[in-house]
Amino acid sequence: MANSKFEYVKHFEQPDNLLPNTWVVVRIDGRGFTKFASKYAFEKPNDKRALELMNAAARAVMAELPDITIAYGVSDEYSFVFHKTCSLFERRSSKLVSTIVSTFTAYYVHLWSTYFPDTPISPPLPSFDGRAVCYPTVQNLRDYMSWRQVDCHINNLYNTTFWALIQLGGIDATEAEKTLKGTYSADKNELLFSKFGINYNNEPEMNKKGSVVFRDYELVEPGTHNTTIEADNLAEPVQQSKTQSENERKRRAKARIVVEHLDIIKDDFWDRRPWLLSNKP
Ligand code: DGT
Ligand code: MG
Ligand code: MG
Ligand code: MG
Ligand code: MG
Repeated sequence: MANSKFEYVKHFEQPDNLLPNTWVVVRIDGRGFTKFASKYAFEKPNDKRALELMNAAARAVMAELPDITIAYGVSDEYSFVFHKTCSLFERRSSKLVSTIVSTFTAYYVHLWSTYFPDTPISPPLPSFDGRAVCYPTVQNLRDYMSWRQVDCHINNLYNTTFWALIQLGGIDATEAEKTLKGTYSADKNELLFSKFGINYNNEPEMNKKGSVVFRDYELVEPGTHNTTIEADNLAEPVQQSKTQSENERKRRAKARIVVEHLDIIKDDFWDRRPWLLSNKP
């Protein structure tokens, strides 16, 4: 485009490139999903169709953006992790966040009828907000992921007990809230079992642990490889040639993307999948 007298406005744009050599997490969250869930009569506290739709949309996002290493989802939120060496969109925060949010939302709506075949979707349509946060170390990133999974566990135990009291115990929300006030996890487990014969351990894994989406390669025997140490000890990322990183990109694009409901707080998950936090992208 030729220079024009209007072009100076370009200089009003602010750079928003994220800190280099840090793990980037983009977390998206459904806007007003309390209302949205009630509009479509999502089952309480967990609607399998709604959660699987979230997972399918996240999977599609990962397939379109091979730079994403792993994603974790619970309720109406999803966190997408970019490798610390990722250079997609020059690491511009707004480009990364808006691309993820719009790709996710588009697939959520596109896939809706697969998961809710009898309920056509109508305005107001679902939308998601998003933000990007940089984590400098593998430990920080793992703590972030653990934070989300602990949140999932605490909320799910509370919600499972809360809705059992209402749906099976016949009391109202105010009474249920009063019953649970000040209780610990052990109390809720006990209440579920003694009152309703529910063993919390037998609840669906997706509800208890949330969903982890990642590219699946060959599993590594635990104890043979320690990713945490490898990744944190090397100060600088391993420099790869153009061909190497292009091959790596192709390999990632071809890999099978899986959705699992596993513990991501303990080392085992990461030790068995060293490529996830490896120094090489
Ligand atoms: P926000 O994010 O500030 O716009 O507001 P909300 O309403 O999206 O609140 P948030 O994100 O803190 O909480 C998620 C809401 O979504 C929460 O009210 C429960 C609802 N939700 C998510 N998954 C399910 C589900 O499987 N079943 C039901 N019944 N509700 C769900
Ligand atoms: Mg919120
Ligand atoms: Mg929300
Ligand atoms: Mg939420
Ligand atoms: Mg353009």
